[in-house]
Amino acid sequence: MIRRAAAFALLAITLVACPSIPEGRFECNTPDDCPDGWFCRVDGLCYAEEASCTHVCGDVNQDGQVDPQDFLALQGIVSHAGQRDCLEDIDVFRDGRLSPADVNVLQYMLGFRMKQQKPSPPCHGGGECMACNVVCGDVDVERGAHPPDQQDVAAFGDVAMTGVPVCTCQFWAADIQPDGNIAGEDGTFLQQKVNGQPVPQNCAP
Ligand SMILES: [Ca+2]
Ligand SMILES: [Ca+2]
Ligand SMILES: [Ca+2]
Repeated sequence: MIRRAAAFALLAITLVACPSIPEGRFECNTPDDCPDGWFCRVDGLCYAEEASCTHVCGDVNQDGQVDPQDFLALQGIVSHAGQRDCLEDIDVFRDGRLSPADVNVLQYMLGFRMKQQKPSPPCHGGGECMACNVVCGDVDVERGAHPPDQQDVAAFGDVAMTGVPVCTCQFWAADIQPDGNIAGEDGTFLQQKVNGQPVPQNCAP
């Protein structure tokens, strides 16, 4: 970032006689890497204009489709703590930023599409690119946000049996050991939470 800031400073000095900074040339990881008011688009370059987004939830690379290429693109962005334009399409676990939770939720979305041939539905006012009203371990999403109890353990049993959480919010709340999969360890951690015991991990941040 310091290198980029220095590059822009140099550019500002050398552009005394030039009308403008060129678009789509300078690399960015977050909008802070671009000139004030510019946008860091999904291609990792700075632009003066906001992109015209596809408005397809999960379409990270903005080609109109939701597929494994989007997962790889999001993994790359999040592994560098990046933020991008068209956040409305990329912030799949909606909280105004990109984080490991978005990567895992996008993985769930792709798996759901593969198994069910359709996008995952919303649940209890949450879902794909919608904020989830749940806490970690709150697997029974239909009851609204509340601390985990035995009803969540029962709901976890259903998820483990079908292998398909009903919505992104249930997936996130059940993936307590946050590796993108619902497995036995998540169930163990959930029971520990219900028992009031500490757990070593606590859903994707
Ligand atoms: Ca795409
Ligand atoms: Ca997010
Ligand atoms: Ca897990």
